Amino acid sequence: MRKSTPAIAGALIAIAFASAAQAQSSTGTVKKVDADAQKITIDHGPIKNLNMEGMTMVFRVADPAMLKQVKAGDRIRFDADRVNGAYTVIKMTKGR
Ligand SMILES: [Cu+2]
Repeated sequence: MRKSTPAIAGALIAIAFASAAQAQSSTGTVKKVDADAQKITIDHGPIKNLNMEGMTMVFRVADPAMLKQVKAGDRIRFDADRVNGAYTVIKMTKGR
């Protein structure tokens, strides 16, 4: 039995929320929306909190409903972070 596991999971969740709160708004252009896989491909500018330069890459989304608001070609602002090791869009709004 590993009784400490829930406590560790709780601590990791707290860290995830703390870093999400520091996320900077990034900009990008939607390249592809995959609603079935709950993924979105974004040609994005620099993402400070992830130490990323501009590139095109696939993100997961925190809420599948976000994918219904956008389509390929849309300009977006978004916050991204690592959630359980996967790059995830936390917040997204249409427009520059
Ligand atoms: Cu990237």
